[in-house]
Amino acid sequence: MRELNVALIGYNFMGKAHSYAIGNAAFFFQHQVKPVKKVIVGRTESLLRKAAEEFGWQEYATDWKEVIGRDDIDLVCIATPTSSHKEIAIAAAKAGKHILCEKPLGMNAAEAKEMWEAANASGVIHMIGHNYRRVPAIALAKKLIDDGKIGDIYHFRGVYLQDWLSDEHAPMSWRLDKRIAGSGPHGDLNAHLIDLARYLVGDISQVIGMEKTFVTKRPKLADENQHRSASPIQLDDVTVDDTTSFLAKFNHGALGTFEASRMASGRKNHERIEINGSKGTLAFNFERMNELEYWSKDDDLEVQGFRTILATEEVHPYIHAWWPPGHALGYQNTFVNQFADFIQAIITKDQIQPNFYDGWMCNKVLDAVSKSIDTLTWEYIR
Ligand code: SOE
Repeated sequence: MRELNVALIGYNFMGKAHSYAIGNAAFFFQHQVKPVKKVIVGRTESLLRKAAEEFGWQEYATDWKEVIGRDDIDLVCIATPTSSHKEIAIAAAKAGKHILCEKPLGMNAAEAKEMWEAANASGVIHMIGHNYRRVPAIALAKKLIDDGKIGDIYHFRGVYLQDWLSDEHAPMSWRLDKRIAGSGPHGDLNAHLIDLARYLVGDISQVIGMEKTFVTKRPKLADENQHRSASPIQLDDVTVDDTTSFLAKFNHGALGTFEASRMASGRKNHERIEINGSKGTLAFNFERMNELEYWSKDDDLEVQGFRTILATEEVHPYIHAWWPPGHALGYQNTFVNQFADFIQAIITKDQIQPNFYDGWMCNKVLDAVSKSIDTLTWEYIR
């Protein structure tokens, strides 16, 4: 079987998720190629060595430029903080490597556009890591919408709520530094909602938003792996939003509401969307990720009501590769589905979605929301 050598840049939360996917995609999905965990890349050698061992990488390296230049590397996964995506992705595209990049694609739409142009010009397969499109229940929602099951869409309602910053003593991290992350839950969580909205409903034309940073200073730990109870060296300024919400108008007329927060006590990874159409409604909550709620006007009035579809049947997207009915999937499996689709696109040479173009479009919406917060007016997505 032909081998596909992978370089993964980044070894924290997303690095672990991608390592799992790269290692398991060929196990569950039949492909003519076998991805090989060739080299994992990062800056801090002691942590990197440990990650290489734990996640099963053949080699580790601290110089991503040297790794991207290697002839034996076929594809590059970028799982680093947002500020480094552009330089790495453009270098990878120029070196002719296929690229899977974490979201948001760029720090802003201008960066994302450059990345899309470089990837498009080089002819490589490029993908952005919006793994939630690869949840079987979400892919099923897409199919039901395309089949006309909920009719014309009136509303998209999305909330993405986490609570890891609701404790005012929660420490500073790169995710709270605008120079590295670009923004807070806006780019981190609204980016996922925007991608799902574009996937399920269509393009957005206008937005208006609001944001707030509730806790403006947080303890800086010696390093991000230091235990929280250790005494902080100093307080650092938080330079990103703790929450951002916005209203949206879609091109074809639907209206949308979006809310992302890291301050929603009790909500851990509460990504909930609801889509109301002229013939029915679909609702999904990631915390019950194997289920899709469906209400249909076509049902007899006598039995009309929301039904919960357990999206674990062989007829449901991706499930043929997994387990018998009722044997549910988890978070890590969305990354396996994503990576399996990515490899398939490399084999067939068909461009995949969401790709860097979608990442660019998502960055445009993020930027327009931020601009609307400054101008206090509706902003067009141009
Ligand atoms: C943030 O907490 C985060 O890890 C995001 O960065 C991911 O994209 C999201 O899927 C889960 O939460």
